[in-house]
Amino acid sequence: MKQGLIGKYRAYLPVTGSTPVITLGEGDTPLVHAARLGREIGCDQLFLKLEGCNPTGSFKDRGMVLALAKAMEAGSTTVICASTGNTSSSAAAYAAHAGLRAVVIIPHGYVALGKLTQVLVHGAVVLSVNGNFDEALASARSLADSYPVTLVNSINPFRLEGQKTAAFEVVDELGDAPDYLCIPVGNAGNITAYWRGFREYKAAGKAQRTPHMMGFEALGAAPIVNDRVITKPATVATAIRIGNPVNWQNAVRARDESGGTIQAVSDEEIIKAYQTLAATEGVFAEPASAASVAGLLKLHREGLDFSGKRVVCVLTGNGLKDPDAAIAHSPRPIEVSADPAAIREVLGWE
Ligand code: AN7
Repeated sequence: MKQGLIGKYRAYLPVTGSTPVITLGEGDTPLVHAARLGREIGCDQLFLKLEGCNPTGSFKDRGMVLALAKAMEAGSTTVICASTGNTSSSAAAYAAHAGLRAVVIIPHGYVALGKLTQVLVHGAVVLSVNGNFDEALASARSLADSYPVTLVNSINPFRLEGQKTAAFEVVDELGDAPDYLCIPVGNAGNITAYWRGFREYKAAGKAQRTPHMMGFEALGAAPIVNDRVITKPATVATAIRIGNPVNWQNAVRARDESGGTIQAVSDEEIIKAYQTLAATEGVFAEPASAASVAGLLKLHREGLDFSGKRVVCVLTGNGLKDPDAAIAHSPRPIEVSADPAAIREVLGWE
Protein backbone atom coordinates (compact mmCIF):
# COMPACT_ATOMS: atom_id res chain seq x y z
CA MET A 1 0.00 0.00 0.00
CA LYS A 2 1.29 3.46 -0.85
CA GLN A 3 2.31 5.29 2.29
CA GLY A 4 1.27 8.76 1.15
CA LEU A 5 2.95 12.02 1.99
CA ILE A 6 1.81 12.35 5.57
CA GLY A 7 3.25 8.96 6.41
CA LYS A 8 6.46 9.37 4.44
CA TYR A 9 7.47 12.90 5.43
CA ARG A 10 5.78 13.27 8.80
CA ALA A 11 9.03 14.36 10.50
CA TYR A 12 9.01 17.47 8.30
CA LEU A 13 5.29 18.20 8.48
CA PRO A 14 3.12 19.89 11.13
CA VAL A 15 1.33 16.68 12.10
CA THR A 16 0.57 15.44 15.60
CA GLY A 17 -0.55 12.12 17.06
CA SER A 18 -4.12 13.21 16.49
CA THR A 19 -3.75 14.20 12.82
CA PRO A 20 -5.61 11.58 10.76
CA VAL A 21 -3.32 9.87 8.26
CA ILE A 22 -5.27 9.93 5.02
CA THR A 23 -3.97 9.30 1.51
CA LEU A 24 -5.11 8.75 -2.04
CA GLY A 25 -1.56 7.79 -2.99
CA GLU A 26 -0.29 11.32 -3.61
CA GLY A 27 3.40 12.14 -4.08
CA ASP A 28 6.27 9.88 -5.15
CA THR A 29 5.81 11.16 -8.72
CA PRO A 30 8.20 10.25 -11.56
CA LEU A 31 11.32 12.30 -12.24
CA VAL A 32 11.90 11.54 -15.91
CA HIS A 33 15.19 12.09 -17.73
CA ALA A 34 14.36 14.18 -20.82
CA ALA A 35 17.29 13.20 -23.03
CA ARG A 36 15.87 14.36 -26.36
CA LEU A 37 14.61 17.73 -25.15
CA GLY A 38 17.83 18.16 -23.18
CA ARG A 39 19.92 17.76 -26.35
CA GLU A 40 18.06 20.70 -27.89
CA ILE A 41 19.43 22.97 -25.19
CA GLY A 42 22.80 21.29 -24.70
CA CYS A 43 21.87 19.87 -21.31
CA ASP A 44 22.35 16.17 -20.63
CA GLN A 45 20.80 16.32 -17.19
CA LEU A 46 17.35 17.70 -17.81
CA PHE A 47 14.59 16.12 -15.73
CA LEU A 48 10.82 16.48 -15.73
CA LYS A 49 8.90 16.13 -12.47
CA LEU A 50 5.58 14.64 -13.51
CA GLU A 51 3.14 16.05 -11.01
CA GLY A 52 0.30 15.11 -13.31
CA CYS A 53 0.78 11.58 -11.96
CA ASN A 54 -0.78 12.56 -8.64
CA PRO A 55 -4.22 11.02 -7.86
CA THR A 56 -6.31 13.89 -9.22
CA GLY A 57 -3.76 14.76 -11.90
CA SER A 58 -1.99 17.75 -10.36
CA PHE A 59 0.48 18.82 -7.67
CA LYS A 60 -2.38 20.26 -5.63
CA ASP A 61 -2.91 16.84 -4.02
CA ARG A 62 0.29 17.27 -1.98
CA GLY A 63 -1.07 20.25 -0.12
CA MET A 64 -4.66 19.13 -0.10
CA VAL A 65 -4.03 15.86 1.72
CA LEU A 66 -2.53 17.79 4.60
CA ALA A 67 -5.12 20.59 4.49
CA LEU A 68 -7.94 18.03 4.70
CA ALA A 69 -6.24 16.02 7.43
CA LYS A 70 -5.78 19.17 9.50
CA ALA A 71 -9.38 20.26 8.82
CA MET A 72 -10.54 16.85 10.11
CA GLU A 73 -8.28 17.16 13.12
CA ALA A 74 -9.84 20.55 13.89
CA GLY A 75 -13.34 19.08 13.64
CA SER A 76 -14.29 20.96 10.49
CA THR A 77 -17.06 19.49 8.34
CA THR A 78 -16.84 21.73 5.28
CA VAL A 79 -13.97 23.06 3.17
CA ILE A 80 -14.17 25.93 0.70
CA CYS A 81 -11.87 27.19 -2.03
CA ALA A 82 -11.70 29.37 -5.11
CA SER A 83 -9.87 27.82 -8.03
CA THR A 84 -8.76 28.00 -11.62
CA GLY A 85 -9.55 24.28 -11.58
CA ASN A 86 -6.93 22.02 -10.08
CA THR A 87 -7.28 23.16 -6.47
CA SER A 88 -11.00 22.50 -6.69
CA SER A 89 -10.51 19.05 -8.25
CA SER A 90 -8.17 18.12 -5.46
CA ALA A 91 -10.33 19.63 -2.70
CA ALA A 92 -13.39 17.79 -4.03
CA ALA A 93 -11.61 14.44 -4.17
CA TYR A 94 -9.91 14.67 -0.77
CA ALA A 95 -13.08 16.00 0.87
CA ALA A 96 -14.99 13.02 -0.51
CA HIS A 97 -12.27 10.68 0.75
CA ALA A 98 -12.28 12.28 4.19
CA GLY A 99 -16.07 12.48 4.45
CA LEU A 100 -16.22 16.29 4.44
CA ARG A 101 -18.27 18.61 2.25
CA ALA A 102 -16.52 20.76 -0.36
CA VAL A 103 -17.72 24.08 -1.75
CA VAL A 104 -15.76 25.34 -4.75
CA ILE A 105 -15.96 28.73 -6.46
CA ILE A 106 -14.71 28.81 -10.04
CA PRO A 107 -14.56 31.46 -12.77
CA HIS A 108 -17.34 30.71 -15.22
CA GLY A 109 -16.07 29.64 -18.64
CA TYR A 110 -12.39 29.51 -17.63
CA VAL A 111 -12.00 26.11 -16.01
CA ALA A 112 -10.73 23.29 -18.22
CA LEU A 113 -13.22 20.53 -18.95
CA GLY A 114 -11.39 17.74 -17.12
CA LYS A 115 -11.21 19.79 -13.93
CA LEU A 116 -14.87 20.76 -14.12
CA THR A 117 -15.71 17.08 -14.62
CA GLN A 118 -13.77 16.13 -11.51
CA VAL A 119 -15.50 18.57 -9.16
CA LEU A 120 -18.90 17.46 -10.41
CA VAL A 121 -18.11 13.75 -10.14
CA HIS A 122 -16.78 14.07 -6.60
CA GLY A 123 -19.96 15.77 -5.46
CA ALA A 124 -18.65 19.18 -4.49
CA VAL A 125 -21.04 22.12 -4.43
CA VAL A 126 -19.84 23.96 -7.54
CA LEU A 127 -20.42 27.69 -7.80
CA SER A 128 -19.48 28.99 -11.22
CA VAL A 129 -19.21 32.76 -10.81
CA ASN A 130 -19.15 35.65 -13.17
CA GLY A 131 -15.66 36.87 -12.28
CA ASN A 132 -12.02 35.84 -12.51
CA PHE A 133 -10.02 33.78 -10.03
CA ASP A 134 -8.92 36.75 -7.98
CA GLU A 135 -12.54 37.80 -7.46
CA ALA A 136 -13.61 34.23 -6.65
CA LEU A 137 -10.84 34.04 -4.06
CA ALA A 138 -11.98 37.28 -2.41
CA SER A 139 -15.46 35.70 -2.01
CA ALA A 140 -14.09 32.45 -0.63
CA ARG A 141 -11.94 34.31 1.91
CA SER A 142 -14.82 36.47 3.04
CA LEU A 143 -17.12 33.45 3.48
CA ALA A 144 -14.46 31.54 5.40
CA ASP A 145 -13.99 34.56 7.68
CA SER A 146 -17.63 34.61 8.69
CA TYR A 147 -18.66 30.93 8.69
CA PRO A 148 -17.19 27.85 10.37
CA VAL A 149 -15.71 26.42 7.17
CA THR A 150 -12.05 25.76 6.39
CA LEU A 151 -10.46 27.69 3.54
CA VAL A 152 -8.18 25.36 1.55
CA ASN A 153 -6.61 27.86 -0.82
CA SER A 154 -2.89 28.33 -0.33
CA ILE A 155 -3.57 30.98 2.33
CA ASN A 156 -4.13 27.83 4.39
CA PRO A 157 -0.61 27.20 5.77
CA PHE A 158 -0.90 23.42 5.51
CA ARG A 159 -1.18 23.61 1.72
CA LEU A 160 2.37 24.87 1.23
CA GLU A 161 3.67 22.53 3.92
CA GLY A 162 2.37 19.57 1.94
CA GLN A 163 3.58 20.96 -1.37
CA LYS A 164 7.16 21.42 -0.18
CA THR A 165 7.51 17.61 -0.20
CA ALA A 166 7.99 17.74 -3.98
CA ALA A 167 11.36 19.44 -3.38
CA PHE A 168 12.25 16.68 -0.93
CA GLU A 169 11.50 14.05 -3.58
CA VAL A 170 13.69 15.79 -6.15
CA VAL A 171 16.63 15.83 -3.72
CA ASP A 172 15.98 12.28 -2.53
CA GLU A 173 16.11 11.09 -6.12
CA LEU A 174 19.02 13.17 -7.47
CA GLY A 175 21.11 13.00 -4.29
CA ASP A 176 21.22 16.80 -4.12
CA ALA A 177 19.27 19.83 -5.30
CA PRO A 178 19.51 20.62 -9.04
CA ASP A 179 21.25 23.76 -10.33
CA TYR A 180 18.00 25.15 -11.71
CA LEU A 181 14.34 24.52 -10.92
CA CYS A 182 11.90 25.76 -13.58
CA ILE A 183 8.30 26.15 -12.45
CA PRO A 184 5.08 27.81 -13.61
CA VAL A 185 3.81 30.65 -11.43
CA GLY A 186 0.13 31.46 -10.92
CA ASN A 187 -0.88 32.18 -7.36
CA ALA A 188 2.81 31.66 -6.51
CA GLY A 189 2.22 29.04 -3.85
CA ASN A 190 4.20 26.27 -5.48
CA ILE A 191 7.39 28.26 -6.06
CA THR A 192 7.17 29.33 -2.42
CA ALA A 193 6.66 25.75 -1.27
CA TYR A 194 9.55 24.32 -3.32
CA TRP A 195 11.89 27.00 -2.06
CA ARG A 196 10.91 26.20 1.51
CA GLY A 197 11.41 22.49 0.86
CA PHE A 198 14.88 22.97 -0.61
CA ARG A 199 15.95 25.23 2.25
CA GLU A 200 14.64 22.84 4.90
CA TYR A 201 16.39 19.87 3.31
CA LYS A 202 19.66 21.79 3.17
CA ALA A 203 19.29 22.80 6.81
CA ALA A 204 18.66 19.14 7.69
CA GLY A 205 21.84 18.10 5.87
CA LYS A 206 19.93 16.22 3.17
CA ALA A 207 21.15 18.57 0.41
CA GLN A 208 24.42 20.44 -0.04
CA ARG A 209 22.92 23.32 -1.96
CA THR A 210 19.72 24.97 -3.15
CA PRO A 211 18.70 25.60 -6.77
CA HIS A 212 18.18 28.84 -8.64
CA MET A 213 14.39 29.22 -8.70
CA MET A 214 13.23 30.05 -12.23
CA GLY A 215 9.54 30.98 -12.24
CA PHE A 216 7.40 31.61 -15.30
CA GLU A 217 4.15 33.54 -15.53
CA ALA A 218 1.98 33.75 -18.64
CA LEU A 219 2.58 36.99 -20.51
CA GLY A 220 -1.06 38.13 -20.22
CA ALA A 221 -1.17 37.23 -16.52
CA ALA A 222 2.20 38.37 -15.23
CA PRO A 223 1.72 40.57 -12.15
CA ILE A 224 5.07 39.70 -10.57
CA VAL A 225 7.05 40.37 -13.75
CA ASN A 226 5.25 43.69 -14.27
CA ASP A 227 5.21 44.54 -10.57
CA ARG A 228 1.53 45.45 -10.65
CA VAL A 229 -1.86 43.75 -10.21
CA ILE A 230 -3.34 42.61 -13.53
CA THR A 231 -7.09 43.21 -13.33
CA LYS A 232 -7.96 41.33 -16.51
CA PRO A 233 -5.53 38.43 -16.78
CA ALA A 234 -5.66 36.53 -20.07
CA THR A 235 -3.87 33.36 -21.20
CA VAL A 236 -4.53 30.03 -22.88
CA ALA A 237 -3.08 28.48 -19.70
CA THR A 238 -6.25 28.94 -17.63
CA ALA A 239 -4.66 27.36 -14.55
CA ILE A 240 -2.35 30.37 -14.19
CA ARG A 241 -4.84 33.02 -15.25
CA ILE A 242 -4.23 34.96 -12.04
CA GLY A 243 -3.61 38.69 -11.69
CA ASN A 244 -2.98 39.18 -7.98
CA PRO A 245 -1.15 36.20 -6.46
CA VAL A 246 -1.54 35.45 -2.78
CA ASN A 247 2.11 34.46 -2.38
CA TRP A 248 3.48 37.35 -4.43
CA GLN A 249 6.04 38.53 -1.88
CA ASN A 250 7.10 34.99 -1.01
CA ALA A 251 7.76 34.30 -4.69
CA VAL A 252 9.87 37.44 -4.97
CA ARG A 253 11.81 36.31 -1.92
CA ALA A 254 12.34 32.81 -3.40
CA ARG A 255 13.58 34.41 -6.61
CA ASP A 256 15.96 36.80 -4.88
CA GLU A 257 17.29 34.51 -2.17
CA SER A 258 17.96 31.75 -4.70
CA GLY A 259 19.61 33.95 -7.32
CA GLY A 260 16.81 33.04 -9.70
CA THR A 261 14.42 34.85 -11.97
CA ILE A 262 10.71 35.26 -12.68
CA GLN A 263 9.86 35.95 -16.30
CA ALA A 264 6.88 35.85 -18.63
CA VAL A 265 6.28 33.43 -21.51
CA SER A 266 3.77 34.08 -24.27
CA ASP A 267 0.84 31.81 -25.09
CA GLU A 268 2.64 30.96 -28.30
CA GLU A 269 5.73 29.86 -26.40
CA ILE A 270 3.58 27.90 -23.95
CA ILE A 271 1.77 26.00 -26.71
CA LYS A 272 5.01 25.32 -28.56
CA ALA A 273 6.54 23.85 -25.40
CA TYR A 274 3.32 21.89 -24.75
CA GLN A 275 3.54 20.29 -28.20
CA THR A 276 7.28 19.69 -27.94
CA LEU A 277 6.88 17.92 -24.60
CA ALA A 278 4.23 15.63 -26.02
CA ALA A 279 6.03 14.95 -29.30
CA THR A 280 9.64 14.85 -28.09
CA GLU A 281 9.33 13.31 -24.66
CA GLY A 282 5.99 11.50 -24.64
CA VAL A 283 4.86 13.68 -21.77
CA PHE A 284 1.38 15.16 -21.88
CA ALA A 285 1.17 18.09 -19.48
CA GLU A 286 -1.47 20.79 -19.40
CA PRO A 287 -0.66 24.19 -20.93
CA ALA A 288 0.11 25.94 -17.62
CA SER A 289 2.64 23.22 -16.82
CA ALA A 290 4.37 23.74 -20.14
CA ALA A 291 5.21 27.28 -19.01
CA SER A 292 8.18 25.79 -17.12
CA VAL A 293 9.59 24.28 -20.31
CA ALA A 294 8.68 27.35 -22.38
CA GLY A 295 10.70 29.37 -19.90
CA LEU A 296 13.65 27.00 -20.06
CA LEU A 297 13.70 27.16 -23.86
CA LYS A 298 13.48 30.94 -23.70
CA LEU A 299 16.42 31.21 -21.30
CA HIS A 300 18.41 28.92 -23.59
CA ARG A 301 17.60 31.10 -26.62
CA GLU A 302 18.69 34.14 -24.66
CA GLY A 303 22.07 32.53 -24.08
CA LEU A 304 21.93 30.90 -20.64
CA ASP A 305 24.32 27.94 -20.77
CA PHE A 306 22.87 24.72 -19.34
CA SER A 307 25.78 22.44 -20.28
CA GLY A 308 26.97 20.44 -17.30
CA LYS A 309 24.01 21.72 -15.27
CA ARG A 310 21.24 19.76 -13.67
CA VAL A 311 17.84 21.17 -14.47
CA VAL A 312 14.41 20.11 -13.22
CA CYS A 313 11.22 21.35 -14.87
CA VAL A 314 8.08 20.91 -12.80
CA LEU A 315 5.12 19.75 -14.88
CA THR A 316 2.32 20.62 -12.52
CA GLY A 317 -0.74 19.05 -14.15
CA ASN A 318 -1.83 16.28 -16.50
CA GLY A 319 -2.57 17.11 -20.14
CA LEU A 320 -5.88 15.27 -20.00
CA LYS A 321 -7.18 18.01 -17.71
CA ASP A 322 -7.70 20.24 -20.72
CA PRO A 323 -8.90 18.23 -23.72
CA ASP A 324 -10.16 21.36 -25.51
CA ALA A 325 -6.67 22.88 -25.58
CA ALA A 326 -5.23 19.56 -26.72
CA ILE A 327 -7.64 19.18 -29.60
CA ALA A 328 -7.32 22.82 -30.64
CA HIS A 329 -3.55 22.45 -30.98
CA SER A 330 -3.31 19.00 -32.55
CA PRO A 331 -3.98 17.61 -36.03
CA ARG A 332 -7.41 16.13 -36.81
CA PRO A 333 -7.83 12.37 -37.15
CA ILE A 334 -7.71 11.10 -40.74
CA GLU A 335 -11.08 9.69 -41.73
CA VAL A 336 -10.80 6.62 -43.90
CA SER A 337 -12.67 3.37 -44.51
CA ALA A 338 -11.56 0.26 -42.59
CA ASP A 339 -10.33 -1.28 -45.82
CA PRO A 340 -6.57 -2.00 -45.48
CA ALA A 341 -6.03 -0.96 -49.10
CA ALA A 342 -7.54 2.47 -48.38
CA ILE A 343 -5.43 2.81 -45.23
CA ARG A 344 -2.28 1.81 -47.15
CA GLU A 345 -3.05 4.48 -49.68
CA VAL A 346 -3.48 7.18 -47.00
CA LEU A 347 -0.20 6.11 -45.39
CA GLY A 348 1.56 6.08 -48.73
CA TRP A 349 2.68 2.49 -48.20
CA GLU A 350 3.38 0.80 -51.53
C1 AN7 B 1 -1.40 23.05 -13.51
O1 AN7 B 1 -6.14 25.43 -9.03
O2 AN7 B 1 -4.31 28.30 -8.70
O3 AN7 B 1 1.72 29.33 -8.54
O4 AN7 B 1 -6.79 27.36 -8.30
O5 AN7 B 1 -3.18 24.31 -11.73
O6 AN7 B 1 1.08 27.58 -6.87
O7 AN7 B 1 -0.66 28.90 -8.04
C2 AN7 B 1 -3.73 26.41 -9.96
C3 AN7 B 1 -2.44 26.71 -10.22
C4 AN7 B 1 0.58 25.77 -12.11
C5 AN7 B 1 0.27 27.58 -10.52
N1 AN7 B 1 0.20 24.71 -12.83
O8 AN7 B 1 0.67 27.22 -9.23
C6 AN7 B 1 -5.92 26.63 -8.79
C7 AN7 B 1 -4.60 27.19 -9.12
C8 AN7 B 1 -1.05 24.23 -12.70
C9 AN7 B 1 -1.95 24.84 -11.83
C10 AN7 B 1 -0.26 26.42 -11.26
C11 AN7 B 1 -1.56 25.97 -11.10
P1 AN7 B 1 0.71 28.32 -8.09
